[in-house]
Amino acid sequence: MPDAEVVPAGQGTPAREGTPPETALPVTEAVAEVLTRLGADTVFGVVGSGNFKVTNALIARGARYVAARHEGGAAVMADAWARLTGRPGLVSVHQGPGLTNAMTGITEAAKSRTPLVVLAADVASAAVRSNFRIDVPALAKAVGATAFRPRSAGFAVDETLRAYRVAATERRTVVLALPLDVQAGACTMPSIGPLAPRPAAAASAAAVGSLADALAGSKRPVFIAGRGARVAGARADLERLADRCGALLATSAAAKGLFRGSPWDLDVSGGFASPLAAELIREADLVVGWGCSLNMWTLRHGNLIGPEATVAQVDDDPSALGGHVPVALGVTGDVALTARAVADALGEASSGEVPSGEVPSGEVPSGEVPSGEVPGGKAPSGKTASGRPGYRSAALRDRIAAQVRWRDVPFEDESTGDRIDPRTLSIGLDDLLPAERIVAVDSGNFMGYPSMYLSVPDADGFCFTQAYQSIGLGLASAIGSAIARPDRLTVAALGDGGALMGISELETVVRLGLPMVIVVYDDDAYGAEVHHFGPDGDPLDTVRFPPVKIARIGRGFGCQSVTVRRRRDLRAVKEWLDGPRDAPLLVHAKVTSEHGSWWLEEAFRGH
Ligand SMILES: Cc1ncc(C[n+]2csc(CCOP(=O)(O)OP(=O)(O)O)c2C)c(N)n1
Ligand SMILES: [Mg+2]
Repeated sequence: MPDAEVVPAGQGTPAREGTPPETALPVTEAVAEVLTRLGADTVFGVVGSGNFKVTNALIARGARYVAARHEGGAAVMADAWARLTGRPGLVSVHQGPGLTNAMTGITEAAKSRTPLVVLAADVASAAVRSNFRIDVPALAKAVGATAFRPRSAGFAVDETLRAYRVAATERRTVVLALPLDVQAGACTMPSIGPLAPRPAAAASAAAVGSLADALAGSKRPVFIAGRGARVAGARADLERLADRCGALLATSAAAKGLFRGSPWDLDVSGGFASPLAAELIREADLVVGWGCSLNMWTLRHGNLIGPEATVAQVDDDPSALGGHVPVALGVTGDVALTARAVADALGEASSGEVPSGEVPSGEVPSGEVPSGEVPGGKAPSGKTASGRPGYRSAALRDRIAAQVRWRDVPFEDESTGDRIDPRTLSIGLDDLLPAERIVAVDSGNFMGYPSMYLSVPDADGFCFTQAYQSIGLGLASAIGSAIARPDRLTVAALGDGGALMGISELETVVRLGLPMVIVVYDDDAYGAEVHHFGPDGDPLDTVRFPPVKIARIGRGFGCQSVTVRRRRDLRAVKEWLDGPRDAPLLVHAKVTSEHGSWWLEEAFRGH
């Protein structure tokens, strides 16, 4: 996050046409100067004539340029990079088709509130007959992005500043259109100070008190933290509050890993929730969403909310409150600040305090925990209620430790010898891959297997570009992740359909020398559609394919590769991990596909 205000020089006014010529810069240089001074140091893109100059100007100022092979890949790489660095991503594209090719990635970013700046060349305003002409602002708006377009050279600096500021401080995806005639002009450069963060908004005292009251009165509170909690860095504050009121901790898929290591971590709520996690969330009497939209995925269409449960939601965006499920208590405020204030309202540690990980001794079965020492289960805000066991007990902690992970849930291995059960595959990979990893997942029937069976070390260990539910983004999101976090091993988990859709970026992985593991869960089909429509007896010819030699394709691109049909074939993964890792490893897994996955049925209910 940037940490101070952007202050154009002089009287605080941005550069204008007609300012002293001695400081004039070509617009392409000025735009690059503004962006790099604001901290942009990595740019993803595909270069054409329209963005050639500005991209080179960025490189000349020290930015790393990552050439993608498709603009959709470039946008997704920048999106993933932004998610893992916490800084605005930057993409550079040619006018017209360069931008339209990037639109799916831009849509994903916009729906995920990723701070992203798309530098898009555009035709001159007067070029009304240009074949490249499209309505850029309308296009951006249609997918939830915001467009900026300097109308003359004198506005180039202002528009760049505005675009970057909106992306960074409002977590928005912006398209900065650079008309060719404007690019050809010159402007002056003001001095630019660092960017001021948007002040975090604290919840009102009344709202804090209401939430504290609700938590004090709850016997089985569950927190579900989402992307907003993740970007606010709210883990410590949420855990402290949860310790005070005895809450269990879960996340949306977008924040998977946030509470990793806590004995009260239920992992992901929603379609990916393990049976124990789902049971405990369903039995909650109070569910609090923290920076979490509480959408149909996270709550299984509301089925994870028990009939008697109260729902509360905390978000810094008031329009998010109650957007997906009715909430009894909506609190507008920064997640971390609000959690801190509520914890304070619940009182400081007292003799009754139960610190994190510690619980009262004695066997207290789930669902029958005592309500704590507050008479009637209610404590007015400001009164001490710290150390209430709430939902926590020694017995429950042991159950969570033994059963909450999917890999500890017994299943019948359906591997055939010719094809491997995707659960067996995923558990085998989980055993082999280093803990310090990032798992980037594409969309499809297969997607739950890596999401549920591959553990991640923290929230930065999971890159989930699924807000738009597009297939084909997984490989590019893995590339952006690997560039953002070279200290970790990135694992791309793809279906055969998504892998082949995004395959052009395999060249990017190889060219950049990224030591990545790419796992393709291959069922020779668009399995999601097969399993959705198959039971109705519909013809499935449109969604089934003959076998594709994906391992061989990988080798053609320069990957090391292995085809996995049995668990023992995973030895090749161990060998690669123990070796120099000088080429990416493509694991082509021929997986069983007898039936659809349980989360998929859930997903199709939303169609
Ligand atoms: C861009 C795009 N096109 C089509 C779809 C519809 N769709 C959803 S899942 C899926 C199948 C994906 O196949 P694959 O990657 O092999 O995964 P599988 O479902 O077989 O596990 C398709 C076509 C989509 N979500 N996104
Ligand atoms: Mg498939």
